[in-house]
Amino acid sequence: MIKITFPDNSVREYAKGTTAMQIAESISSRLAQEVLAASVNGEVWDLSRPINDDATVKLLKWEDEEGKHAFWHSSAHLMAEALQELYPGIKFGIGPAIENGFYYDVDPGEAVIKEGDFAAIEAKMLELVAKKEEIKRQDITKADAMKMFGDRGEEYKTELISELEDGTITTYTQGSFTDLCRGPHLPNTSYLKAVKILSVAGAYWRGDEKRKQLVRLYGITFPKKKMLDEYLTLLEEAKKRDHRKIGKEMDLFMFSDTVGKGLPMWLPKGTALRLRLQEFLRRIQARYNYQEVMCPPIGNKLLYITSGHYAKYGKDSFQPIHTPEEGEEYFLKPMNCPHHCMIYKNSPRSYKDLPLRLAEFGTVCRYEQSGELHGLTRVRSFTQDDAHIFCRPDQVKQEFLNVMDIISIVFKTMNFENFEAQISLRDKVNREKYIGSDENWEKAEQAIVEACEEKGLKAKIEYGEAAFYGPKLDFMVKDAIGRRWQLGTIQVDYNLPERFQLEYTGADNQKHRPVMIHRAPFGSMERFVAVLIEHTAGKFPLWLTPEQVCIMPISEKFNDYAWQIARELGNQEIRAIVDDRNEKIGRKIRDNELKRIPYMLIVGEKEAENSEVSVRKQGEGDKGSMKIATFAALLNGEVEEMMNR
Ligand code: THR
Repeated sequence: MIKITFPDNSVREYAKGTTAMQIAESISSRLAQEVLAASVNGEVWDLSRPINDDATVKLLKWEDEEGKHAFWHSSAHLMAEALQELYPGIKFGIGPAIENGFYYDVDPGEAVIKEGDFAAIEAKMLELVAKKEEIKRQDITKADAMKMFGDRGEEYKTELISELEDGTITTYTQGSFTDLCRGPHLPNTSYLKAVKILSVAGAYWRGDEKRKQLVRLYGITFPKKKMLDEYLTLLEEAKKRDHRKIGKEMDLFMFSDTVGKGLPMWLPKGTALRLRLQEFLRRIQARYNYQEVMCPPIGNKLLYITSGHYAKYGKDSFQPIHTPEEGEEYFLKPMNCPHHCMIYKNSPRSYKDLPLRLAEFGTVCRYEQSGELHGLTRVRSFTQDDAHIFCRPDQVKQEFLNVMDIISIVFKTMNFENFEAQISLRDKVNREKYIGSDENWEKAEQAIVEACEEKGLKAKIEYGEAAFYGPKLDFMVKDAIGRRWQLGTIQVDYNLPERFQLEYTGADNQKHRPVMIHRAPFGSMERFVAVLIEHTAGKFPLWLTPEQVCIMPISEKFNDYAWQIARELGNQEIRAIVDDRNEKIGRKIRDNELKRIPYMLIVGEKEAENSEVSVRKQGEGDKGSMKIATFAALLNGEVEEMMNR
């Protein structure tokens, strides 16, 4: 017999070789229907894999991320099996589960897979679901794996196998389809009740532009048809909120291939909005004694060799800029921290000067593959609402807590009530991608964990997601339609101060090393505005929106009166425009609703006579007539209330 310990610490005995599915069945038949995979001593296993020793077991369902992951991973295999039947000779790259669904990178040879083919692929998938094909795991030697996939001409698979160690290789088979795969998978295909192929795109094999471009097919599946319908409705809603579409409709920003891919340009209204956001953060930062600095957009290669960015970003960054006279190389800056380290070094610092908080709305450039670019969320040039805090080791926790407070003020004011945090630590195995000593990393990791505990902030720990110089705490917000976005970040860094030999003189008159905190509450101005657009569907908070009021004369006769109101409101710093086009009032209302202007003021005979305006509020309709001063006070009161939350 073996002892199985459950998450609530209860222990049950089972016969050696019992599977997680048998364990679920022994608890209840309902659980057996719902369970998708099992965590066995922290590793996710197939339900059908025999457990031979005492173990801690958690049965994973749809609600558990790992459960969903197994579900979508098996779905990727299901799609591959369908593709293999529909496109004989098709070759397979990789096919993982992702946050929402799965994809498979395939090489269909001469065949073309396009949107019009999705229905046939879905039908084939459902046919295989109905067959309830068992999904079987098998250990295989490296030589056998090479032969099996080599015989089938699966060149991508054999490339992957050649990098694996013998004794660690497994395959999964269902029906006529066998894949090289670590698993875990569902017991059979019948779980995948509702399927949808979502899109098709190109993707370079192994993300390398020099290698073949494969076809990436994205899909999603659910255990119930109703869940798929709900998801598709959500996708429709997301489409309506797409920041690229709304950004165009509202004249906020633009892209131009002539300027270059992934290089956003902010139009006047977008710029006004961004500056207002920056002003808002500036005011908060001033309360926390930040000082603003400005740095050039490029830096000498030597700077980045010192910081470690050259080694990290060298090949991924843009090409160097040469200065023929001095024979030097410069790079567009990928981060602001090296420049800020040099500002720190510019003067001798004493323990009394710390913390020194240097803030900059700093524009950085990072090379992203063209296929990865997406609106304002994935760009090649963006502005971080950055700051670097240089402090004594005994100040790290308090400073970290202060930054958490700033982030929480920012999110509250933006109505992101729902946020989660993620602590990103080093990869457990692959440590060569990080700089700095183990001791420094441990100190930094501990500081973050303690700060979260102190704030009572529940944070999920992710290994391998840290910045190359230190661990970080990232904030994920949930938007109005339930999607998660990563925004703010705080990072603790003991490494850059060492590389730059930063020092301060302590109370003991000795030299000491400061600690650095990197932070950006918005993340970047581009990403934040994109998320804000999708969260609000372009209906920005009143204090932020580019145009707060649109005044609409019902006929040309009242244009002068309308402009007079605009001036009066302008004097009170209210942003008002006049729609004095020769159009019917109904048309004006409709057009301006699309511009998402919060207040519309309609003026005609009666209003002009009484020095009043008729007020319509977005989403609420008619608010009646009032004096201009009353309206101004109402609007300003509303703004003030939002800012003081
Ligand atoms: N260097 C950090 C980054 O780019 C910022 O300071 C937040 O993530």
